[in-house]
Amino acid sequence: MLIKKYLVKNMNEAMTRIRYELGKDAIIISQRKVRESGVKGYFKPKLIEVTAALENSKVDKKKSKKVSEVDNFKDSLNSIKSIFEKEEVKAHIDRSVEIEKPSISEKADTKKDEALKDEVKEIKELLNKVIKNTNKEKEALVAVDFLRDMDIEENLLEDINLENYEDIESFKDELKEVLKRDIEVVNKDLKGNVVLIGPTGVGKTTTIAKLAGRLALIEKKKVGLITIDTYRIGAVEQLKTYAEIMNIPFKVVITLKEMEEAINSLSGCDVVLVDTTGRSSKNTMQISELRAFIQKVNSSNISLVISGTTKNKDIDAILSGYGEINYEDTIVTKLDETTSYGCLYNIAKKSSKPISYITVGQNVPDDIKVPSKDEIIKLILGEESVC
Ligand SMILES: Nc1nc2c(ncn2[C@@H]2O[C@H](COP(=O)(O)OP(=O)(O)OP(=O)(O)O)[C@@H](O)[C@H]2O)c(=O)[nH]1
Ligand SMILES: [Mg+2]
Repeated sequence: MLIKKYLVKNMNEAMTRIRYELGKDAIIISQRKVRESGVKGYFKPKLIEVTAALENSKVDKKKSKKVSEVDNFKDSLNSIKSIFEKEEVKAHIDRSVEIEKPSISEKADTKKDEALKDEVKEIKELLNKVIKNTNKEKEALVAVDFLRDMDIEENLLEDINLENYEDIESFKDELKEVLKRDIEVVNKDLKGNVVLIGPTGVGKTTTIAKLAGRLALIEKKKVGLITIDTYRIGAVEQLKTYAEIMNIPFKVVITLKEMEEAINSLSGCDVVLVDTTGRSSKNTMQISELRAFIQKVNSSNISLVISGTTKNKDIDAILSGYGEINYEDTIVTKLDETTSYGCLYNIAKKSSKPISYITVGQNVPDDIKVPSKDEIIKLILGEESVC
């Protein structure tokens, strides 16, 4: 196992260095913010110390093969080109024209000479074109690797032709524009009945507790809590404990009728946060049951909670499963548990809904943020990290 530490300004720099030095099979095993050593370090922004590891057997064979094939081809073309440019070859071509001169008329000689020169020029132009295209192919490979490192789903970028870029920087500029266009964020002034839905274990209850903390303790609003999560052992206790600590009313609901009653009894609150049972998006029965409860809530806002560690394929399944519930925005949780943030783009683009919050740890109520679009884009491009 090869282990290497990198001291970098941002994750983008780390990913690029790790990819080039260790290959794409390298894994990040830790990251933490550190100060540069010495007194000067106190006056500079913190750096990130990233530790990456690579199994000895996992040398990045595939990529190096792909890139080296391109390089070999390019080298061959360059050598052919340089042969044509060599003085002795030029002289040889001129000489062959000279040698033939006595046997033909002077006019024909000049014509042949010109034709030969034109041919050489044409071949040179052709070679230049091929070399330029080969360079583009290499950039396209790097662009694809970049997207994969950042976990951005390539086929979502329909308008970007990966082979159209002269260099990786111009690709990133274009990508930034696409992200700006496709990602929406929303900063909500929460009021009325707010419902959180989403798959099992993504952090709905913890996020409700964080929101309740922000609203009650910081914004000084009257907050109420309802849970319909009586399915899992300990689920009620989890939220009840938070409600007690924050001294806010808390209702447990089992039937549709109880939901109506609970909503009525908390009508004096500025915001009522409703926690729901984690449902598998594949179980349409459970989702329909959840929808029936939500209809009784008369909600002002429904947010779909998705973990930032969800695989791309599973994001599709979750969005399609919860599609029958008309949610307004998404909350992306557990970003502290991942090192690449392409999921933010994948979720925003696939759902066509704005992102309202991101959560970055287990601490209640601190580890929740209202992100700006700029922050989200920087995270996706690896220019910033949440830790
Ligand atoms: N690292 C990390 N952990 C989190 C975050 N949010 C929640 N968790 C943890 O994830 C676990 C599940 O959180 P819950 O809030 O119970 O998730 P849930 O969606 O309510 O789960 P169910 O009710 O079972 O569907 C807990 O251990 C939380 O502490 C986060 O932003 N980062
Ligand atoms: Mg829960």
